[in-house]
Amino acid sequence: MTSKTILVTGASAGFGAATARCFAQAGWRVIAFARRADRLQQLAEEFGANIHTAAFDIRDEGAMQIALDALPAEFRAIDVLVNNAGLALGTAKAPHCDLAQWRQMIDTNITALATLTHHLLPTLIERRGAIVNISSVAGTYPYTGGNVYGASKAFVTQFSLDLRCDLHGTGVRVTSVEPGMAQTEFTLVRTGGDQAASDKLYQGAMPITGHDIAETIWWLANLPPHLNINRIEVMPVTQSFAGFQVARAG
Ligand code: NDP
Ligand code: 8X3
Repeated sequence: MTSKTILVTGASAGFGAATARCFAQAGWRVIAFARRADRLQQLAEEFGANIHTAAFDIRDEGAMQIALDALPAEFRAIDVLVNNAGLALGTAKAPHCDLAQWRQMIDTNITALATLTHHLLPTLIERRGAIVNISSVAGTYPYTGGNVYGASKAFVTQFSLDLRCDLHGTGVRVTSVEPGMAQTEFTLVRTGGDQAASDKLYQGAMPITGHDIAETIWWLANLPPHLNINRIEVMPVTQSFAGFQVARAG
């Protein structure tokens, strides 16, 4: 058992739900944020007093502030912030993309992440805590149809490294976790609910699981305090890199 507290955004599914379960099972106090209240309620019923949940849209700064203000006293000393809530929308090439989807990705993956981090920095500095930002291989390796999603994750990776600079000497750790293909609700969301497309992508590929990433975050959070993993890139063995493309004349 520990007296430590972790805040996980996007705790209703995928990496976030697995991470909330992993830490709650180990006796951490877990703050779980997401929009879907029913999913969060399941977590609350599983873990009782170890879990505090708040259902709101992370893009809504007012709702975020209300959720933070409403934290019970025993959940206020946050040691680890996992900025996980995020999404990709669409797979089309840039000229065919929906601008509203681009905005939603920017607002969620970038603006909300930076806003929550800003709100929690004083606590994390006081606690000599840790920030784990869920980026992606898409932030490093461009692919067709990645456009704003990939760019939003490049922000997350670079923001993590820049936070390391600004938090120099505070004892606060910052890590950018950069997974490759993982089977969660990610593709269902990206394709607007196309279960067949999601199944097809993961079929036979032995993708990363939510549990794999939860265990990575567990390892990061429990490292000796003198160590910082700056970036960690995780891929399934079955996934690697494609080459450049060339458009030829004629
Ligand atoms: P899921 O779709 O399974 O989970 C996404 C989580 O983000 C959900 O809990 C969802 O909760 C939450 N979320 C999305 N939008 C909002 C919002 N506006 N407000 C609050 N919560 C929100 O996908 P993953 O677990 O795969 O994704 C988690 C993170 O990992 C994302 O940042 C994603 O980009 C990243 N990632 C995923 C990879 C993959 O292949 N799966 C690989 C690399 C990175 P709710 O809908 O209830 O609000
Ligand atoms: C999710 C991984 O390769 O689908 O960030 O963009 S990928």
